[in-house]
Amino acid sequence: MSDLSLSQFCVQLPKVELHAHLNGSLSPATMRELVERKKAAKPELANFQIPDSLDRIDDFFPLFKFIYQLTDDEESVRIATRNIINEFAKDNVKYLELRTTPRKNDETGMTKHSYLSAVTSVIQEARNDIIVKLIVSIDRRNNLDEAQEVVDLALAFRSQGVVGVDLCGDVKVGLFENLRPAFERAKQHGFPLTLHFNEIEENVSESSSLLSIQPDRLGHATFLDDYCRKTIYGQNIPVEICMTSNILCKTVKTFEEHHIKELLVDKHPFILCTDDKGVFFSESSNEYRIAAETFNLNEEELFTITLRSIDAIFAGDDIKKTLKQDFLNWRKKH
Ligand code: 6MZ
Repeated sequence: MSDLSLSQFCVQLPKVELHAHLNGSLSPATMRELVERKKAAKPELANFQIPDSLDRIDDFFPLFKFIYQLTDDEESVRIATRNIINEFAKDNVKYLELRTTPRKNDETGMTKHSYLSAVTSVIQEARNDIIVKLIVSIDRRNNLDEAQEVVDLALAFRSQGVVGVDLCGDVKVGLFENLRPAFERAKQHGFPLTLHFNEIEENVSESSSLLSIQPDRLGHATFLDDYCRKTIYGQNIPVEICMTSNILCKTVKTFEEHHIKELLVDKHPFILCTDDKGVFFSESSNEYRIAAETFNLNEEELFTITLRSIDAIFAGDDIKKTLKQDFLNWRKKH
């Protein structure tokens, strides 16, 4: 198809990113920019560095205690969101579903509403190189009232680009069953659902509960027993695959053993995603490169993966149609 190196091809390939946590996507440059804004009030922030390796997934979630100090007011949230969108656009991501957990900060006066208002104001800024939508996340540690509040916010900001609801957060905390009524209400209102699913083996015990709500997509789906695989394949639920994230969080041992290999063999739909590109130092193009190098995928196969990802987006059919046409036009030229 082209004379480009694999890395160059993966950058040029038009891509869809469907699993990117806003606060996990802050690049080192954005972190430095926000530290500059905050360091007079909080000098200790200047010393923090994202580690380049983690011993286990339990070391991952505490990192957000630092990152959240950088995005604790509306202007910082706007800067972070704008920079993240610019970085994805530069990497030729043409459609981005960012996701974030509404958060308040009493010291700065930021409320969950003003937080989401800041994020959605930026995603709505008109640009012609990338379409951006938002998924609001319910954290596993939320209680039911907090989860219902997220659904209220999703409804309030629906006309400003909110397209779905997510279950995320520390994989060892909380139970989906306690939050189920909030997800059911979101579904009744027509919001598609994506759930972080079986990221660690201990989560398998709640898989029937998660699958019974009939999610529209699943994040990770690392550990699948026969029941899970049969259900996910039977309902054709696309899986958001985050290879670098899984390796760095040590939930998967090697790229070669990554569970994407079964999906490739079984031709089950998946989307290559970054998860937390700021924490894991990996852009969307890099995830395509890793998949290609690990599983010997050629340019045509990479193009098919990105084209098929469009079917899994939460935005409407008009956007799907336009994206497909744009991607096919790109292929004709390359
Ligand atoms: C589960 C994750 C995650 O929402 O503040 N998050 N949840 N599994 C993962 N895999 C590694 N990576 C990120 O972004 C940060 C939040 O996203 C969730 C965590 O709850 C984290 O606090 P927002 O924008």
